[in-house]
Amino acid sequence: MEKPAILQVGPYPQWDQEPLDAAFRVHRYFEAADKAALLTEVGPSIRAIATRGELGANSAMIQACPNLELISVYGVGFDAVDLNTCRERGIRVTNTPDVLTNDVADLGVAMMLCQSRGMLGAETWVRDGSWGSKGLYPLKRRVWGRRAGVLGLGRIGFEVAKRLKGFDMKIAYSDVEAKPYASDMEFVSDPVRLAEQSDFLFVTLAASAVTRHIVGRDVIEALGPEGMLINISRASNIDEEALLDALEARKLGSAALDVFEGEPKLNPRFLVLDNVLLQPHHASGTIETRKAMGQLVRDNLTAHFAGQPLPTPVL
Ligand code: 8YV
Repeated sequence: MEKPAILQVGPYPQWDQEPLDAAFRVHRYFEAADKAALLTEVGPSIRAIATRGELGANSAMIQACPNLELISVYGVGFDAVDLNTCRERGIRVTNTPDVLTNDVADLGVAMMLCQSRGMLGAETWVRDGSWGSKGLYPLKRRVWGRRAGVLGLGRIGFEVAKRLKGFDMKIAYSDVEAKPYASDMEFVSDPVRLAEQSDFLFVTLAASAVTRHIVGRDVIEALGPEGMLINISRASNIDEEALLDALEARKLGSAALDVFEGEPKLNPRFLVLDNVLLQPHHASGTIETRKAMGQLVRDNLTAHFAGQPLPTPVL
């Protein structure tokens, strides 16, 4: 039997690429010099798209594949997949939830600690000899015992909150409604109020058109000159212009960001700021988790073509 043809939108590690190539006829979109020409040539043969969370599959790509049956996302976020078109055409969509939750939460907390205690500056202080020539490193703000807000208490937000409890922090959260599993945390429905009462605000919302810029100028300014914004979700959840304005004007104390509009190309205004920690969208980036994500991508593809239930369906 002929192997099903799939379109691979972005690169995967070798340990995923080899089994994918063995099981499917893989067309590598990301390697094509002329992407439109590739879509015209192979689009009609494509039965599945394997993509990454941040890359998704846009409507032009989906339209170029009239026989598309499934989009398998390497990532928990599926906001970059055109779900409306998928719904209309009965295209199934899968993602990789759960396996990455703990690593993403870990990185969020690590970013808070790193930024709050000035660890990158402290490292430079040692390496460039400032310790010897200038003396003691400038004092920073404490983390433990302070107030944290978690915007979006889903799987990742919950794991962030769980970790923060270990720092004896006072934790509140916003979500569409109070969560039965969070009775030991304060529910604050309005994100502006949540920001007002937080020293650290974690953005852990699944992104969608509804959550776009939910962290706007009002939330950012409510967090204030002593506050820190930590984003391990999607850039679209934050009004990046408002964030940059507030960081430049010191209306917001600091930020720690793993995601950016237009990444991997960042707004150059970020690069000259000393009150922001910049990370290259690697919250799920451990070998263990990425292996589990790759396996789930393939398990969903395999189940689909075997006519079996999808392990982790979105649609
Ligand atoms: C990326 C992510 O998918 O899970 C998500 O939604 O954005 C990440 O895990 C990862 O960078 C692989 O592309």
